[in-house]
Amino acid sequence: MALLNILHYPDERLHKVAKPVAAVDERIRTLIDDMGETMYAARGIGLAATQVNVHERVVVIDLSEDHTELTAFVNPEILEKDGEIVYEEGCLSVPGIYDKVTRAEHVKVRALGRDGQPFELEAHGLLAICIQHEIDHLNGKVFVEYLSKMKQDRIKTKLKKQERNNL
Ligand code: GNR
Ligand code: NI
Repeated sequence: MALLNILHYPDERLHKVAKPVAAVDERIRTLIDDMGETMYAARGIGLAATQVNVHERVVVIDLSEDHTELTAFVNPEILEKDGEIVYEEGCLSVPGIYDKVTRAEHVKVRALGRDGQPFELEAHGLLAICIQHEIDHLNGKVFVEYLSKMKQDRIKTKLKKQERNNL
């Protein structure tokens, strides 16, 4: 297993659109496992491959406290969405920034699992939010893009300064 490097906003590679996975093979299973390890180490509840600079449609999510419910979503598709929920979101690619985003409260998603088999899942609340947040990453979208331009500019300045101080 390996820890992967997480890209930080405003890195332009976070805006690349990820390509569909042709087959869930050993390479993809290794990516899923490394993404899980990286997500747990960073204390996140989800991670998209885009965030580790792999531009393929792979997401991992685990909302459990004890890291026992790792779910991989390969080529995830939202089949249905409804309702509205506002939640204070954060992102491992936007460290230290939290702000309210409105999303669908319920989604029905189809994806391939780590075993390559298709599955469907109905999600509400935080799981629904997380699935939408991760699929946004695969489409090159970071949650701060839902905020005002002024907030986006302030976040960019703050994170660039942080990055500079970390060198
Ligand atoms: O760890 C995470 N927490 C979180 C909280 C509210 C809404 C979305 C998230 S996802 C985030 C991990 C992450 O950046 N995934 O892309
Ligand atoms: Ni994120």
